[in-house]
Amino acid sequence: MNIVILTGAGISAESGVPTFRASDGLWCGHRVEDVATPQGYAADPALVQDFYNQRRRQLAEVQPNAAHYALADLAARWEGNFMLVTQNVDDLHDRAHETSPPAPGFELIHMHGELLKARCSRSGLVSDWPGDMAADEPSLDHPHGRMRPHIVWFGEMPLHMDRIETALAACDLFVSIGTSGAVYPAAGFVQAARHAGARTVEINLEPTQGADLFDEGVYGPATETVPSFFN
Ligand code: BJW
Repeated sequence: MNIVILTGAGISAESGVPTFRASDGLWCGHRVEDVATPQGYAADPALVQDFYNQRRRQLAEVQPNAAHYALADLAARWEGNFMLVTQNVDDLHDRAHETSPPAPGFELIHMHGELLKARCSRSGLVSDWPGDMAADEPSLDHPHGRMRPHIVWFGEMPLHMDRIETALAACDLFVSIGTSGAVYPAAGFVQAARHAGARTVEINLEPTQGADLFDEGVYGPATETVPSFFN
């Protein structure tokens, strides 16, 4: 049996990482549009680099929670294919898997990029984040390139879409955890999974705007619902 699990900010919320669409519409004091678009970066690269540098520092203060560990445990014992697609740019899934090595059919995909990586704007080469980056720092691998955060901003193509679409077309179970379903193409994965004939489940604090698209809903904090669902 093949599983695809999509995670969003809600799975990291109880670790202390803020979600994006809280009631005040602000995200760490910023409008998402001011920092998470190529236009926002072009207008004020220093603000955007500083914003991501702050979030990288926050990562050092948070730990994976019971929901991340429950998925790592599933990845260690699942004998079929298991693709874990996260929209999160934190490294909490990665850290949870360090303690229990995943089975061979497992794959973790960061479709919106990773906070702890940087990318050359010219060559596309991805490298580890080198420490606090200044605005538009020159790239080491390309003479005319600049290092930018390895983050997928609005209007940019999410990463590894071909692999994700292939997995969705062959999945038997699709579970969406802690995501509002407000951002595409991730919000459309449930329809692709349904088309493949998969059982579809939403796990969230509360039903989302797309809850009717799922066969089942499981509601409550991820640190409780995720371990009990996959137990
Ligand atoms: C809990 C919980 C607990 C809380 N337990 N649950 C019009 C129509 C359709 C599409 C578009 C449109 N106009 C523009 C578009 C496209 C656009 C888009 O979708 N815009 C929408 C705003 C409409 N999308 C794009 O531009 C994407 N690219 C693209 O489409 O390329 C073209 C393409 C064509 C064909 C095929 C494929 C592609 C790129 C999107 C990039 C998103 N980037 C961001 C920021 C980067 C990361 C960063 O800086 O940190 O990614 S935006 C932000 O939203 C971030 C997130 O990954 C993403 C999703 O948010 P998420 O994770 O769902 O968080 P929240 O806060 O929304 O929800 C949290 C949930 O958790 C809530 O439901 C809570 O209830 C729950 N929760 N505590 C369980 N304890």
